[in-house]
Parts: sequence; structure tokens; C-alpha cells
Amino acid sequence: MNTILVSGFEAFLTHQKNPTEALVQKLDGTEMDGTLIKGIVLPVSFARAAELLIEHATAIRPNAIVMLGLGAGRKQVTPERIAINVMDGPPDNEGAVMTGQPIKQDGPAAYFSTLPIRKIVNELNRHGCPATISNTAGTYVCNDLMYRVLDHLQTAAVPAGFIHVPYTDDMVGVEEVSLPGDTVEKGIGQALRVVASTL
Ligand code: PCA
Repeated sequence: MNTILVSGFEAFLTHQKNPTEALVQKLDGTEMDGTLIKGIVLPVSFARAAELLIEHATAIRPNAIVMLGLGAGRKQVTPERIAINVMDGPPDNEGAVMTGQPIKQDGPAAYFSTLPIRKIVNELNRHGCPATISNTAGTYVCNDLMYRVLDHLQTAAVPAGFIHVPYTDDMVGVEEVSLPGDTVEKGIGQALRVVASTL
């Protein structure tokens, strides 16, 4: 049976929760169209997030990797097109502050997602989940994770990429409301089915 490894992140900065944490916990161990979904929640840490995911992937040898994170302020589900070789932004959850350093000395400037991002966006829109391709994953831990995982997978035939999700409505009063939680949940389920169908 094919396996898709799905990652989410814990809460970070001023966000009291990260909708990808519960989503990934819910998806872990489920089956989708004959594909097993395995979930892992990662720390918002430049030093540890990618390392943990790569360790986990080495152990379970998934057929594809779909990384999820909160895109604070975004209004749609956004599969990322590209990860760039730079770290910058506010402190991570371990207090590390990056100020423009490369992720990998002499590494390529960028990696493109190897997920079928156009197909995913079309499928989500068809099912009424607002989605669009994003051309920047930012320069924080999500971009770092996507870059390092794609760098690690270079020669492996394992499609991988990152999808940012907006705030969900259970964060009402805490965060700007964007999409109902079940719309995001269904949307990510559809995205995983699209990926599963290409394996
Ligand atoms: N979003 C942040 C890091 C963790 C998360 O869920 C980002 O976009 O970099």
C-alpha cells in the first residue's frame, strides 16, 4: 500500500494554535483511496523541523510527502510553488533568529515543489475550497522545511511539497477569521487524494 507522510506544525509566535497540528493528528493512520496517511507534528524550529521529518521519512519510506503549515493572514489554501535558500524572520520557538543566512551554503537558490500543485488547486476549487498557487513560502520555518526536504529528496522519486492553510474559524476572536475548519480539512483531504492518484 502506498503511504503519504503529512506534516503539520505546533503553535508559534502569537498564534495560540496551529490548525495544521490537529489536522495532522486526525489524518494520522487513516486510509484514503487505498493510500495510508501517516502524520507527524513538527516543532517550529529551524534546527529541528526538517531533521525530524527527514528522520521519520527515512524510517517509514513514504511514497510522497505533503507538508502543511499556517499561512497567517492568507485567505485561501495555498500550495507553494517554490522554496528559496534563505532563512529570515522572527524568532522560532527555540529563540533562534535568522537574518538572511542561506539554508545550505552553496546550495541551489531554490527548489520547485514536486507535487501536482495546479491539479490540487483546480480540484479544491471544483469542490468549493478557495485555493490558489502561492509563489512564495516566505523565509521562515515553513520555507526552510520545504527547501531542506526537497534538497534531501533530490534523487528520490518521492513527490514532495508544502501547502499553507489559513486561520480556521475555531480561532474566532483570537485570529482574523478566514475559512471554516471543515472546508480546510476537506480541502487537504482532496489534495491528498490528488497526490495519491498520481502515485
Ligand atoms: N507556519 C510558519 C511556520 C510554522 C507554520 O505553521 C511559516 O509559514 O513559516
